This record gives sequence, C-alpha cells and structure tokens, in this order.
Amino acid sequence: MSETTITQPKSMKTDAFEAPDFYHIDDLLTEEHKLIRSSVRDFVKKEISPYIEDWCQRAYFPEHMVKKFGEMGAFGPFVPEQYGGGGMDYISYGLIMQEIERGDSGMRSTASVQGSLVMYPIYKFGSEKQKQKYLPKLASGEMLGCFGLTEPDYGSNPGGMVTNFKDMGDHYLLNGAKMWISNAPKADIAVVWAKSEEGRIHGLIVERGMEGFSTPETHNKWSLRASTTGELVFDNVKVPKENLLPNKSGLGAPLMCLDSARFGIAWGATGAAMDCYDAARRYSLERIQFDKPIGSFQLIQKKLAEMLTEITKAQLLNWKLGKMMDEGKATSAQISMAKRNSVTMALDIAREARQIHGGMGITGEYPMMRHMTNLESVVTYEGTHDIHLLILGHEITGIPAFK
Ligand code: TGC
Ligand code: FAD
Repeated sequence: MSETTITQPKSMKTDAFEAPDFYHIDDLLTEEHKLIRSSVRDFVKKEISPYIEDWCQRAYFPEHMVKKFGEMGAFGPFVPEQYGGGGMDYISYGLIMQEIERGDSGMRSTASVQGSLVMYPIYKFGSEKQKQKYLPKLASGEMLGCFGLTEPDYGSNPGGMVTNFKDMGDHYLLNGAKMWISNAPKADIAVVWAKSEEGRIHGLIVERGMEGFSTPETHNKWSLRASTTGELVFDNVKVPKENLLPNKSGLGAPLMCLDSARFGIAWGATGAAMDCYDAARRYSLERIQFDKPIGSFQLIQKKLAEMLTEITKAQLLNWKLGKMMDEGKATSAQISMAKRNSVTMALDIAREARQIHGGMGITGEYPMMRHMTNLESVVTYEGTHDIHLLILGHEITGIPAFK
C-alpha cells in the first residue's frame, strides 16, 4: 500500500508573512515601536517558523528558545533595565507578544508567563533582595519560571484555593497542588499562590530542588504542543521565609499579574489571526478552481473582508488599551474586553482561513490548524471566554454574577 506524507520538513519553507495594516495603525506607533516589532518579526521568521510545525507534531518543548528569548528581550520588556528588563512601554510589550504568537501561541505562552506572571509579581511585590536575585536571570533566560494559581478543584474560582502554608518559626511549610501550569516541568522557580493559616492569599517563590516539590508533566494535549505544561505538587515543602513576596497579599495580587498577561494575550491572539488571514489571502490568489483563483469568488472575498475588518478592530482596541496601560488608566474590565475579543476573533478567523485552504488546510503545510488548536487553550486560560463576559457584566451592572 502506498503512503502519502503530507507534512514536509517546515525548515525547507520560507515564512512569507506580510502583516495587514488596513487602517495605517503604524502611524500611531513610534519609530522605536516599529524597530522592536521588526526585530521580533525577523526573529520569529528565523527561529520559530522553520521549526514550529515539527515541534508541535512531536509535542516538543524547545528549551533552547528560553535563552534565545532572553537574548532577544522578550522576557519582561516592561521591567526596568536595572533589573535586566527592557524598560519599555506596554505597546512595545504588546507588539512583542503579537509577533511571537503570530509564530505560535505556545511560544508566546513561554514568554508571557515568564514576563507577566513571574517577573511582574517579583518586580511589583518582591523585596529588593528578591528582585536582585531573580529578575536579571529571568530576563536573560538563564532561569525559567512558572506561575501556580489554578488548582484541580479551583480554576475559574481561584479564591477557593486550598494550597496552604504554615508558619514554622524559621520557615514556612507548604502543602497542596497546582494544575495546568505552563513551563512547570522545566521551570527553575515557581511563583505559587497559597493561603496562610489566616486564610489570606500570598505569593511564595518555590525553587526546583526544594525537598517535597515536584512538577509532573501533563501529556496528551491537542493544544499548545510546543509549550510544556505540568502540575506543581507540594508535599511538606520547607520554604525559606525570605521567599515570601512581602509587598502585596490577597487575591488581587495574582489578579494584577493576570491583567498584565491578559493584555499580552489580546495582542498575541491578534498576531495569530493576522497569520491565518495572511495565509488565506495568499492561498486564495494561488489556488485555481473552475479555471479561476478561488479569491475571485464572492464567498471567499466575503470571508477575507470580514477577517480584515475584525483584525483591524482588534488592532485598534489593542493599541488604545496599550496607551491606557502606559498612562496607568486601563481597568481590569477593559483588559478583559480586549482579551476576550481578540481570542474569539482569532479562533473564528483560524476556522474560516482553514476552510479557504480546503483539504490542505488540515495539514501542517499551513498554520491555521495549529493556531486553531492552540487558541482553544488561549480562550480558556487567563480567564475563560465566559468569565471575561461576566467581568464585563459586573462592570456594566455593578452586580457580580460569578456566584
Ligand atoms: P473578587 O471578590 O471579585 O476580587 C477579589 C479581590 O481582587 C480584586 N480584584 C483585582 N485586583 C487586581 N486586578 C484584577 N483584575 C482584579 N479583579 C479583582 C478585587 O477588588 C478584590 O479585592 P479586595 O481587596 O476587595 O479583596 O474575586 P472573585 O473570587 O469573585 O473572583 C473574580 C473572578 C472570577 C473575576 C476572578 O477570580 C478571575 O479572574 N477568575 C479567572 C481565573 C483566571 O484567570 N485564572 C488564570 C490562571 S493563570 C493562567 O491561566 C496562565 S496561562 C498562561 C499562559 O500559558 O500564557
Ligand atoms: P472551570 O473553572 O472548571 O470552568 C469550566 C467551565 O465552566 C468553563 O466554560 C467556565 O467558563 C465555566 N464556568 C466556571 N465558572 C462559571 C461561572 N461562575 N459562570 C458561568 N460559567 C462558569 N493556570 C495557572 O495558574 N498557571 C498557568 O501557567 C496555566 N497555564 C495553563 C495552560 C494551559 C494549556 C491550560 C489549558 C490552562 C492553564 N492554566 C494555568 C489554567 C487555566 O487558567 C484554567 O484552565 C482556567 O482558568 C479555567 O479553569 P478550569 O480549567 O478549572 O475550568
């Protein structure tokens, strides 16, 4: 029996991505923004696009990318330079996430967890000693971090968490488990959210090698296959007192980190949508049916026109949100709107772009199926699609409908 291998080594292909900018949003960016974006775009074309299909097919986490991301400045670009960060604004951060997720959502996950969920809490809530100890190594990619909030029984409702620590005089004793943690199997440190004996949520820095701490990997994912996901298990882990983040406690602390990460996802998912649209646009001009390029049929043009409209709306929303972030004016509900809008828009576009590619659309020759399955995680993590809707409902009515 003969066999058809559809997936060729992607390294033999070139990444011909051209970004849509229908409303000249580039005019709203500074020269520095454009420089940052173009250097990340080149990086993605060289370091991610040629290999990503193979990494995802093999469910392989490319650990070497951690150092490369560090060298490129993808980790914590908003952290001041004195701690190894880029000292950049939030629009720059958004552009970096957009370009990386244009390559792959799993790669953006690696970068946004490190920046927004590990470096951010250490920078915002950590002691000076903690900042000096961890931030430069996290920024350079010498260290990889993860963020443990979700538990097996507490996902959308993290306030119910049962992971806890007891004050043992000269150290804390940590017990419990976290689930679905990006970067966990390879992380050197984990920022873990746990309850004190008084029931107050605090952040603790747990280091690999501490006795009783393990990070079993989660297998068989159909999504984010180039990102590594795992559990964090704490069995009487002795955590030095100096590892507690001293400057903020309560659920608001991890939720502040999520605001920063959700902002990055709003831009990132738009990047994934831009990639799907661009692939569909090019394919529609090349693929001939009924003696014409399929792009000459009205139904294909409708799909492309609607994709471009939605991408343009998301780009404008993201840019304005970035301005408000930089001015310190963005609210959590505004961030929720952008995260929710971008991800659902990107999922719809991935599906439509897949259809434009016909049968070829299901293969690894094109990026849509990979983006689509990745986005199924993105629409769930960092607050599900419906939780963000309820956050908006709360904002509009003043009535929380979560409980
Ligand atoms: P609620 O009573 O509303 O709030 C508790 C306290 O937190 C304050 N707060 C915030 N503070 C800062 N930023 C925000 N966004 C905040 N939202 C709320 C609030 O003012 C209150 O403060 P205080 O001083 O009064 O105590 O909390 P709730 O228990 O009713 O929950 C609200 C809800 C459902 C919106 C929240 O829990 C939520 O967002 N749930 C979704 C959980 C989530 O997003 N998990 C993400 C886990 S991490 C992850 O997915 C990483 S994936 C990474 C990757 O790979 O890229
Ligand atoms: P549940 O909370 O059980 O929700 C199930 C369904 O019920 C959803 O549709 C939800 O919208 C709905 N629902 C829940 N409550 C309500 C309500 N009040 N009203 C209406 N509908 C409701 N977490 C971390 O802490 N760190 C990480 O690094 C991390 N990385 C992740 C990586 C991946 C690949 C994935 C898939 C998840 C990751 N998560 C991480 C966890 C993620 O944040 C949670 O999966 C998410 O918050 C949802 O929690 P859950 O899966 O327990 O779903």
